[in-house]
Amino acid sequence: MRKTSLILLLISVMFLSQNVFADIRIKLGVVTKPGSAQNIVADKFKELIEKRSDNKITVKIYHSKSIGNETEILQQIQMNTIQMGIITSGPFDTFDSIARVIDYPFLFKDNEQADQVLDGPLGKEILKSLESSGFKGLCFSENGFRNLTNSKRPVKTPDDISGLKIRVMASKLHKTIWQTLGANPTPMPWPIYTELEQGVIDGQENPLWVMEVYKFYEIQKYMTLTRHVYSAHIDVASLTWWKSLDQKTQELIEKSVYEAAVFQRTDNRSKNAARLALLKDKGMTIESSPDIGAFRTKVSHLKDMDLFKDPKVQDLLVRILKTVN
Ligand code: EAX
Repeated sequence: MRKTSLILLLISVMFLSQNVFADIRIKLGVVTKPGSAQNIVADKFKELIEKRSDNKITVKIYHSKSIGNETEILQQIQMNTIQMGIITSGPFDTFDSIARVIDYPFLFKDNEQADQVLDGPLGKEILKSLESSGFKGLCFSENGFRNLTNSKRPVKTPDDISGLKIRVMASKLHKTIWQTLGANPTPMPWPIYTELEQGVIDGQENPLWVMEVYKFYEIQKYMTLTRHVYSAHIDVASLTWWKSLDQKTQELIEKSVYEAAVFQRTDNRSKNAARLALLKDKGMTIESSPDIGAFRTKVSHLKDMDLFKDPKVQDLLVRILKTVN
């Protein structure tokens, strides 16, 4: 009896002293190139999880569209050929219309509001909802507040936008926003440098880091600080894969990706002032006080449109609007 207990004790000590994580190879997809917001989250997550699991869990990052655009990466995550992704909230629109609530125009006043909502119970509802499309929603990192750029003319009011050919993401909401503002929106997957350079489109809208990392200052003369949409990333895993993991592994992934997200948000925000200076220096003409009131008025009825008629989506939007106003 004593001998058996001793053996059992020895076995458990041996087991515990070994790393408890199974060997796991995670394929993670981002559409953007190194240095981009999505890649900063991915790189940090890789660093944290490999260290914390003693390299039992490893991450291979597929970037720069090597496995397709954001919609295609999401499809591969649904099928579990790719296990994780750091994906802009916009293209989730096609998979679950609840995601368009995040991209509602002029929803968040500032970063603090965005964090408060997305890190809190309302954000959790969005993450939970994604399960019905085969995604395990983990947390939110950020692209940031989106600003308009174009090659044609300075833009201060919605009237100045009239007829501009603006590239938009694969999102019904984004297309509607730009239609409503009087532009000619053209959905197109990322990246879009060549299309801007060749004049297939006149403009686009993205956070400041994009203009720097993708060198849009070379081909877009005018920028307007519209901050019309707060663009999140939804950091997701394949639900099929997620269900196959033990709880300890799930917890380590959740903790590490959330820390990577918080790290990236802070990093992104701390760089914006320097980015603006750089873009000016590179010759962009920047309109920093556009008539935001006029922009807001133009899009204020969007919440009553068909886009938000699904009761679940409408209900969440109304509750978020109450929280932020
Ligand atoms: O981060 O397609 C887009 O405009 C996204 O913002 C893209 O992922 C760049």
